[in-house]
Amino acid sequence: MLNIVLFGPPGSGKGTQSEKIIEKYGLSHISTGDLLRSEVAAQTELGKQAKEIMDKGELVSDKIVIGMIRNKIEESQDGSGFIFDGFPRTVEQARELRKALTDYDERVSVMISLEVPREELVKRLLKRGKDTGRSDDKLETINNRIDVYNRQTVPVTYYYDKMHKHAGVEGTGSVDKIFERIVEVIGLIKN
Ligand code: B4P
Repeated sequence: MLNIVLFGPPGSGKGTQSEKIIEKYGLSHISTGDLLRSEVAAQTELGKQAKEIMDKGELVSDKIVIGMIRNKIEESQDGSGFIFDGFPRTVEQARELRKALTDYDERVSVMISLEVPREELVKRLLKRGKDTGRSDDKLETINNRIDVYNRQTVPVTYYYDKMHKHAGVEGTGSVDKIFERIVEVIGLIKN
């Protein structure tokens, strides 16, 4: 199986590139952001708690997120692999992902990290906020999301560095150009 962790700050293009990766490699998509947003839309108890946290730009608790991921992995065991989009976001989540995959004799093949400067992230997310009205895409929340990423999520790169699985990819330029860079990285691990 090909199991990709697609990593990067908010607005780095994880959701955008995930769609292209899925189309080419037929992987099952697991986006914790999408999973949480569907809980919010369905107004479940979990969704109500998550919305408050997401609107502040903070991270939802590891326990909730890990439970959702385990369910998804269990449901989609017959595909050619997974793309984890926006997960793991803490070292604890990375450890738990390793355990969950090990239960199925699987492992992360590569962690691809999209690298984009802060000004560009803010620009993209403000534009999405205008276009879609997404409630966490407003300036104050965006700035907090990026700070939370730098504080709580960047350490995940060191976790995968130690396993020689971390590949940085320049995340600026056209969507197609960035995708070409990602395909190049995936080609290296597949051969
Ligand atoms: P996510 O849904 O993961 O939100 P995101 O980081 O903003 O998404 P993404 O990075 O995929 O956006 P994209 O670049 O595609 O998380 C939202 C919230 O959920 C978090 O803040 C947190 O509260 C919670 N959460 C999620 N996962 C969690 C976890 N594991 N643990 C705890 N909490 C969790 O798109 C950005 C914009 O850029 C788009 O409008 C796109 O069109 C544009 N864009 C993309 N590529 C471009 C390019 N090359 N050039 C110009 N624009 C581009």
